[in-house]
Amino acid sequence: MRFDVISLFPDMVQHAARVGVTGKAIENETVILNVWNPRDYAHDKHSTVDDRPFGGGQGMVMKYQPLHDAVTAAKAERFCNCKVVYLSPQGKPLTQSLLEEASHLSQLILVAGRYEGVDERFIARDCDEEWSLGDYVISGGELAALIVIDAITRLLPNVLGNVQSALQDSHSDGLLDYPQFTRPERIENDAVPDVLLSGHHEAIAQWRMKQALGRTWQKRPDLLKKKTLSAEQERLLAQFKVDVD
Ligand code: 9WO
Repeated sequence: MRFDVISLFPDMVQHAARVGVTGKAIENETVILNVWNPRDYAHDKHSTVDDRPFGGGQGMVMKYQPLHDAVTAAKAERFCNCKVVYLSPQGKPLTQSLLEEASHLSQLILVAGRYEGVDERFIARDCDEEWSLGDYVISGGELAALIVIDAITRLLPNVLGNVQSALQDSHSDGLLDYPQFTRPERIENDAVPDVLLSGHHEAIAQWRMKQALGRTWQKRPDLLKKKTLSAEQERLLAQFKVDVD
């Protein structure tokens, strides 16, 4: 899969993406990453990419033409199955299932805004969609683009090992994770739950499902309302509720 990021801070994107799982995917060419700087497509002698907002007010707005030309450059080596996305708090809230859908694209062009935003006509004319990570404001779209690249790269075939992708499947089922423990077995009065030391794989799987259901019920009841539980899951959740009582 190919990612193209439009950004005034190309080093920030290139540097951060070359770490860890995403870095490895770029190295072994599962992922191609290109970053395009709108400043390189500004034609005046100061390479102007921003201007004062019509109607007045604070700050600056990114100009249409350098953004348009940067996206056009990214599309020039066009992959057939391509989408252009602007990242902003006004966008559609991102979910794991939207990211899964996007992981089947061959090219995703992510536009990272700066300043007080971009000329609205760029969003209307050049972008297919607008995505939001959540209801908060950050200083620019770069960190949002990096999160999207990270989350999609993890979903690509062969990026995570087989074991991990099986794990991931069981966790993209709309429940929160069960608690994890490693050595030592005891920290002062806090011992690891006995069942995890029992070697009884079926009992461990049941305990983990019960914890996942219970924690989702406690912390994110909204997620549980969207799900239909199996009879076994209903039983485990009922047991969890009795236990906490
Ligand atoms: C800054 C600002 C200052 C004064 C008045 C209004 C203002 N709006 C903004 C603003 O929204 N700046 C944005 C910064 C412009 C586009 C890129 N920026 C951004 C993207 N902030 N937060 C995101 C983002 C992206 C995806 N998901 C969550 C947040």
